[in-house]
Amino acid sequence: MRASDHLPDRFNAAEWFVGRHVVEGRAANVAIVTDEAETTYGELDSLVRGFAAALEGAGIHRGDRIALILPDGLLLSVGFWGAIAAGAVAVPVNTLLKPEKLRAVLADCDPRLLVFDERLADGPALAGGGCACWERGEAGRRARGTPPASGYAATHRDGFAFFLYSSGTTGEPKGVVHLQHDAWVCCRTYGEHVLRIGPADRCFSVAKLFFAYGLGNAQYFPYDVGACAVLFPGRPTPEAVFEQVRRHRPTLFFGVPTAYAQLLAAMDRGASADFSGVRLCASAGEALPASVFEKWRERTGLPILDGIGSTEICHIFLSNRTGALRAGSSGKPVPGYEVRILEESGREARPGEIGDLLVRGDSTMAFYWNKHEATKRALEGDWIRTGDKYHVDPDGFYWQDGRSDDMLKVSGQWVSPVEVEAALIAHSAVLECAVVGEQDADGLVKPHAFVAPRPGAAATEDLADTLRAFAKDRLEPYKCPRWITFLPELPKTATGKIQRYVLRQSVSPR
Ligand code: 3UK
Repeated sequence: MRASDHLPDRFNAAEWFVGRHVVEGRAANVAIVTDEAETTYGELDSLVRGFAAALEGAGIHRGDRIALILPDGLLLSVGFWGAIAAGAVAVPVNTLLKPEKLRAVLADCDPRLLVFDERLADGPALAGGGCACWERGEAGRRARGTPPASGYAATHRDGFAFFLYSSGTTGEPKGVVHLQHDAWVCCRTYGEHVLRIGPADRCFSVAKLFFAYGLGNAQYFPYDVGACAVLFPGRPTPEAVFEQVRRHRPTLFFGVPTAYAQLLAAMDRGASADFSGVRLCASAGEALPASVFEKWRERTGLPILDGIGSTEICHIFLSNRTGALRAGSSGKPVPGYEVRILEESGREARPGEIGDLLVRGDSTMAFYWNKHEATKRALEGDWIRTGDKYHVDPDGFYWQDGRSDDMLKVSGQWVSPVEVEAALIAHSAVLECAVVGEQDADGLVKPHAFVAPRPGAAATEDLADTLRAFAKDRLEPYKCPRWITFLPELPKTATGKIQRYVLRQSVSPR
């Protein structure tokens, strides 16, 4: 039996996470807190149904994709749940992507409507023909000004609810298709068993809502229990994060390891932080170094529960828990998920033996949109290959030992070495290059580029600066090489293929 067998066939995620609270008498609970306003579940439900009615009025049908390029805030929440309420498919898009990437995401999901913030993107310039564009003012007016739909679309629990875009091995966007029941399953697993979230909780996520991690942290986990999300539209600098925590006093705090390291560095510089209202800190996106865990506990008195999740599995499936915690590890399986480690021959690995991590649970994606072959490589019946190398210790804690591909996790986000190399190669002074991950002083991975200059181009600090600036124009900031090392030539196989692993051994990889 799978978790969602507990749900009726007819199930609409927006009705569960928003509408249900009104029916069950929680209309006055606060759903969203921002610097500007508080929004109750009653207000949110009206806006969500208003937005759904506006979609129907605009000729949007079941299954149509609604792309959202919006900062964290009320409108993103209304757009996301409003699309699902109408039986359409919500596609929150990473607002930090370069225009070319945004265009590729939109071309792939082929939305009927793009809701965008004009300060973040030029909607009409990005959307293809046949796609309507509403800027945030218009979307807000329509949600408020349209008589709310009388109810939520009668979708199936296995119908499409939302897509989230992840990055493939060459940097191409991959649309991960999630169903109506998936977020509900995450609440029955990580939400109940690790967060133990209740209606009095206040959730603040440094990771934004367009990431699968942030979407759970500050939308469906709090909305599962009628709790509140603290939403902040701005850039999460340490100062801004400390200010949000001071002002809105979250009880659950979520970040990626890089964010914790940056907050600690700011504290070292004398920034004042008050985490006295926080009862639990969580981390995901990349491994949390034990040193960051220890420093955070010294500074705030709070442990950080590291857990591994993926866009494909929707949220976290292995995690440390209060009372079952080992710094540096990914913890143990979250109740509701099964994990297996298979060594090369396909046999179950013994404790201590490294192998490929597979996961089974009912929140796993249906498939990759428009990517049939990639889907078949990832899914094996009920199981999904995560692409991670893992081992389990004799006490049942799981430890990550790297990836089975060359992909890097930088600030919790995917970096494809191939994509960074392609950007650098485009510069006329670069003959060849290779990018590998290297740990910084905090034990967090950043990209290191090895470059062989063209004959005649001098391997100088000036050239390194030029290449840094060149990369910055073409790539999202976290993808830009932290270090550039010039070599006369790169190590290659007999057939002329660049050997990234040789370079990896020359640095300090994870
Ligand atoms: C890596 C980790 C070690 C790992 C995510 C929480 O990160 C999320 O999703 P993505 O699709 O990436 C998935 C991959 O990232 N990873 C994530 N967390 C950890 N490695 N320790 C960790 N704690 O390679 C995994 O396969 O971007 C995280 C919730 C939802 C998510 N989507």
